[in-house]
Amino acid sequence: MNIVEAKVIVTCPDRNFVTLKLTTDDGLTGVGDATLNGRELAVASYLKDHVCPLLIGRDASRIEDTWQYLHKGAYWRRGPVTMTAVAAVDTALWDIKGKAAGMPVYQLIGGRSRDAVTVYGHANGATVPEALEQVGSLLDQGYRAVRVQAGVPGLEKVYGVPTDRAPYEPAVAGDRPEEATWSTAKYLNFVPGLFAAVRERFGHDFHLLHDAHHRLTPIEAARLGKAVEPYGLFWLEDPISEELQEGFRLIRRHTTTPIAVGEVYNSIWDCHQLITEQLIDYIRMDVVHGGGITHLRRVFDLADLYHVRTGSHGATDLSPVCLAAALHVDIAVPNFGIQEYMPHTETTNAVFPHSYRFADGLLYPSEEPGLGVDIDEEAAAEYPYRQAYLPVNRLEDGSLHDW
Ligand code: CS2
Ligand code: MG
Repeated sequence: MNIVEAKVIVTCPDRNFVTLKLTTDDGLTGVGDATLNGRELAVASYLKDHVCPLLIGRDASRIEDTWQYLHKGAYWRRGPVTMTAVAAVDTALWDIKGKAAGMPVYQLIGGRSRDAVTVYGHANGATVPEALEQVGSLLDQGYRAVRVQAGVPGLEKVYGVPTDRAPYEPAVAGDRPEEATWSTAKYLNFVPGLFAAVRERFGHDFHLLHDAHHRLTPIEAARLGKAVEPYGLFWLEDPISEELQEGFRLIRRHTTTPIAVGEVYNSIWDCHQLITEQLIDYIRMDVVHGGGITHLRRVFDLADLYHVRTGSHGATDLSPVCLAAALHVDIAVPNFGIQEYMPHTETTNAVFPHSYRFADGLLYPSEEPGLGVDIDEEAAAEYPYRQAYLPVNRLEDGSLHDW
């Protein structure tokens, strides 16, 4: 079962995606998501120029050895570009192994630990009444967990909140990133009232989540965590910038609000201290940016030892290939917490035919052999790459701030 072709497909069905497709000499194919939002072509080049030539002739069944070969063998390890490329290869190899075995991938990694995957949906309102309306609509659709974000009075644009009621998409097409203005003081004064309004209207019988998107200092995050304790958040996500793992100690000392971190982490070395010191409650690394199924399971196993549960990132810049793979991991690992779910657009879904399904607040992985997702190359070719950037964030005095 040797690899005979490794193809990198870049397409933009409403947003950019990079996909690796591997073919073996016995005619099996496997796909892996290689999308790094706003830096897509760097991964495409890393794969095309440096990795694909090494894959030709390799035994597709040797998943672990290929992972180690691309990690240790490159000398230059880790980082988002490298790990996204390695993830794509790893995911495609698991897809092939599942097809060769005639089993869905979750069966190869231990089988089901649960019946379905609980997901959280997104309520994003320009105002509090709009956010409440969206919470109501998600609960009506059967969601059992809702992340709530809202526009902050006095700030023109806020992360996660579209102004035109369209689904949220942070990457904006153009040759420069958009710039937004941020005030932590305005945000901190406003946001506890948002959760008070949500609980007052809808009660406590569903999970409430919130993303602070790396914008606070540890002591500000501690203040927010304490202030929102009465509203019983499932988690407060990314309260501070993620590089300094010790920084989370200060938050932990002050609040019992659960903390979730990890969408920008790429390897176990980014989060081992957070896990082993029990500074977080949920690790949010995902298949595409966390080194593939092989590495993510290693992270999740470490987390399990320390009572940390999983909560994989699942925004729309992670392609249906990544979501399909995530669901196999989610259904199998013992310490699953929750999965983020932002449905892709019809156009995206048409390019990536898949058989996972959503019902009543839950996602079900595919039962087909492999991952149960593919890329329609003809459809993909109709949507050429468009340059797009994530926004840049500045404080009111013009200083560049975390996004
Ligand atoms: C977000 C994402 O889903 C999330 O929690 O933080 O919207 C994130 O900003 C994007 O995926 C970045 O690519
Ligand atoms: Mg986030």
